[in-house]
Amino acid sequence: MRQTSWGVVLLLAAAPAAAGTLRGRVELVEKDGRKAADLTDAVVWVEGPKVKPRPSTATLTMKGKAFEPRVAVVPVGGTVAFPNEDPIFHNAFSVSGENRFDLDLYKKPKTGSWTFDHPGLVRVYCNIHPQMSAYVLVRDNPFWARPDAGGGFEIPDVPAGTWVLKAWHERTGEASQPVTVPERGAVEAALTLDASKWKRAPHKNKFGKDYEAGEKY
Ligand SMILES: [Cu+2]
Repeated sequence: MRQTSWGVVLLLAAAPAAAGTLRGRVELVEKDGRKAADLTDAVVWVEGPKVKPRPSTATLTMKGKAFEPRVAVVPVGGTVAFPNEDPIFHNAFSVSGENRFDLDLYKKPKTGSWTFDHPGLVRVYCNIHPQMSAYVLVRDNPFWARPDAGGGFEIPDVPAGTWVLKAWHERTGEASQPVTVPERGAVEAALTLDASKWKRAPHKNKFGKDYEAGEKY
């Protein structure tokens, strides 16, 4: 009897799930109405499907007083490494809600890392250099994509159903729209990100204070 039940469970697990491909294009409108030529720092993802993401990690290298790359996506439970390749101190930190962290000061050749346990956008800064910023998007399912330069993206194997498709770029915030994924085949979607009102805004250091003028390091 016990064996029969397990057999049924295995059969269900092996059955092909109804899932489709979500593909499309994201565009970004600049201040002058021009379309951005490079969308590779945008992220597109699907909210709603309850599917555990595959484990993965990312690396944001601190080099030349900048994070490289500046945008990473990891699943919930994913770890991001922050190697410092500069001979000067950096202090990567974030005060983004439950994903807040503080790696404190270290310089080349040290590496700090942080494991992100909550979905959401994490704004990463350096407590020494206000010009350093990066973003980690933490997702609770595997259905996300980084667009190519032209904005094209494809997300395969999305469970059939009506979900919310979102796009984000650091200069725009989020764009979102409902999308219905078919049981097989593909659905097309187009999203527009509006950067026309974007202004570079100063941020606070890890103590919630303004950065002091003049770098000490
Ligand atoms: Cu720094």
